[in-house]
Amino acid sequence: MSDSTTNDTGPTTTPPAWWTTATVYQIYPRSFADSNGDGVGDLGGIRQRLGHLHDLGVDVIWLSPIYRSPQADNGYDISDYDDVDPLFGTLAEFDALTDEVHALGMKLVMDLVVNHTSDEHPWFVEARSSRDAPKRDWYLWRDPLPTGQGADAAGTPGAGSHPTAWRSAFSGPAWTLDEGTGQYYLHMFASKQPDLNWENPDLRRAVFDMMNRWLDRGVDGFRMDVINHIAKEPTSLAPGASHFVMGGQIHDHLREMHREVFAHRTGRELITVGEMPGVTVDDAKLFTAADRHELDMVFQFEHVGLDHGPASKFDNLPFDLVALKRSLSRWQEGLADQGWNSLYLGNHDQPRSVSRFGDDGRYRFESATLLATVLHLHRGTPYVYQGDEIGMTNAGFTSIEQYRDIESINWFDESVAAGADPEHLLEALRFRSRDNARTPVPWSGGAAAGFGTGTPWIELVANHDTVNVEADRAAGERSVFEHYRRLIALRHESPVVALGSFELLAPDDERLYAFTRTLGDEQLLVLANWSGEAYELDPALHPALRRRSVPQVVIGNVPGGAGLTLAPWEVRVLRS
Ligand code: TEU
Repeated sequence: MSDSTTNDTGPTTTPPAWWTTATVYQIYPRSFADSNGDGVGDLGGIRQRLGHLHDLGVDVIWLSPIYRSPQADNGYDISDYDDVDPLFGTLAEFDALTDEVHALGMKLVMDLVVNHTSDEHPWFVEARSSRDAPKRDWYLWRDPLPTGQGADAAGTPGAGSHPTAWRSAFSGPAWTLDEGTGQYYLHMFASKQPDLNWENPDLRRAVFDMMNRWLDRGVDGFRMDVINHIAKEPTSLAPGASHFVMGGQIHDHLREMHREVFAHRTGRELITVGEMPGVTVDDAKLFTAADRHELDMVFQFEHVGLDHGPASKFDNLPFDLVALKRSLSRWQEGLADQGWNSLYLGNHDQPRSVSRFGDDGRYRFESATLLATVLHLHRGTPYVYQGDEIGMTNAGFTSIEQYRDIESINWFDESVAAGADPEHLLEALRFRSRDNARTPVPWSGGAAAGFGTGTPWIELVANHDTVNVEADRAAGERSVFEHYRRLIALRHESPVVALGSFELLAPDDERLYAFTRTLGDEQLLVLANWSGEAYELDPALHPALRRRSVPQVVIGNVPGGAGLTLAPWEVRVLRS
C-alpha cells in the first residue's frame, strides 16, 4: 500500500507501487533459530540471524504469528492480539527487532489472524459464559437442530443436529456444542479456533483498533490469514466452500478495513496480502485493483491444489507441468492490467518446493535454483519461505510420533479410526504434511545444526549435515543462497523483471517452462528444463534462438550454459 496505489487515476498513470520490486521472506518463528535453548525458535534467534536476510537482500520480512497463544495450531490460535507469547520473547524484544529490521533497510509484516481466535481468548471466554454475554455475538452460535434435521458429526445431512454439514479443515465437524449454553459454535479449523462474527460492528471495530496499534508500533503491514473466510453465511445445510468463503460482505469488510486502518497513513510504505484459499482470478482482480482500496495482493491456491486428488489434500496426484504452466499463466494474464500477483511455491502449510516440484536428490541444487528462477521471473511479488533459499527438502518422517501438526495428526487418527492402512497414511503424510516445511533451519553442520542448544520441538531433516546455511553459502557456484541473492537483486535493478508483460511459450510442452517478459524494447527469455534429462530447444520457439550472435545470459544455473541444449534442470534467462 502506498500513496501511488491509493490514487484514483488508475494503474496506467500512477507510478508503480514500491512492492513491485520487492521480495518478501517468510519466517516461521518456532523453526527459525532458538536463542534460549528451549528447543523453540524465538525473537532472540531472529535478531541474531538478521544478517542472513540482509545478505540475501530481501525487502520485507513476514513473521508467522508470535502473539500469545496456547499453540494448538502453532500460533494461528491467538489468545491475546496485543502481546508476544513468552515462548517467543517479549514486546520489548519485538520493538528491538522492529528497529533492527528497519535499520537494515527492511520492513516487518505481521500475520493477522482474525477469521478466528483461540477459545482461550478473553473475547471467547466471555462469549461462551452465557447467551446474554455482551460479546456473545462476536462469534457464530447456532441452536442444535431437532435430531435428524441437521447433519451428524461425519457431515451427513439429515442424520444429526449440527446446524450445517460443514467440515473443519482439520478433520471432524466445523461445529462444537458448548455444553454450558447449549449452542453450537462454528470453527472452520480446530475446535480451539472459534470463528469470529464479522457481521458484528463492535468486533470489527476491535480488530481495526488492534491493527492500528500494531501499525502505530511500527510494523509495515499484514499478511491476512484466510481473510476471504471472514464473511460467511451459515444459513445453508449444504456442504462446500461456497457458503463459507467469499460471502457477500467480504469486499465491504475489506474496504472498511482500508478506510479505518490504512487510508490515513499516507507517506508510509505499507503492504497487505490476503491469504485466500479458493479465490479465482476474477475475485482477485477485484480484491487487488488499486482503485478499489481493498488489498495489495492475495495468495491464491490454484497452483498448489493441482496435485490434490478428489478425496482430500492428502490424496496425492503426480505433478503435471502443463497444468502448472496453464494455471500460473492464467493468473499472469488475468492480473496484467488490474491488480497484482503474489508469487509462491512454498510456505509453512505446503511441502518443500524442491521435493514437490523438483528433484530433491541428484539435482537438488539445479532444481531448487530452477524453481526459484521461474518463480522470481514471473510478474508479481515473490515470497521466499525460510529454508528454500538453501534448498531444504521435505522432513522424511517415517513414524506418526515424529509429526507435530494438528492437521496431519487429526487426519491420521480419523483415517485410522475409519479403517485405513497406517502405512499408506504415513506415505501420504511423507509427501503432503505441513510438517515437511516446519523442521528447524539448519544453520551449520553438527548434531544441533546451529538451531539452538535444546532439543528442537520437531526433528531436523536427516540431511542437515549437508544441507545447511553454512555449507550452502560456502558452495560458490553451487550455492542456492547465492542464486536467490542474484534473483532478488535482479528484480531491484531491472524494470522488465518487475513490470514487464508475460507471455507463455510452448504451453503444451511437458518438460519445458518457457516464457518472455517484455517492457518497451527490452525483453527477457526464460528457458527452464523441468526434467532430469537434457532438453533440445526448438529454434522455432523464439527468434533469439535463431540468431548467430549468442544472446547474453542474465542468470542461469549451469556454468557456461549456451546453445540449443539445456542440461538436466538447467534454467537460463536470456536478454533477447
Ligand atoms: O491456512 C489456511 C489454509 O487454508 C490451508 O493452507 C491450511 O494450512 C490447511 O492446510 C488447509 O488444508 C492458514 C494458515 O496459513 C495455517 O497455518 C493455519 O493453520 C490456518 O490458516 C488456520 O489459521
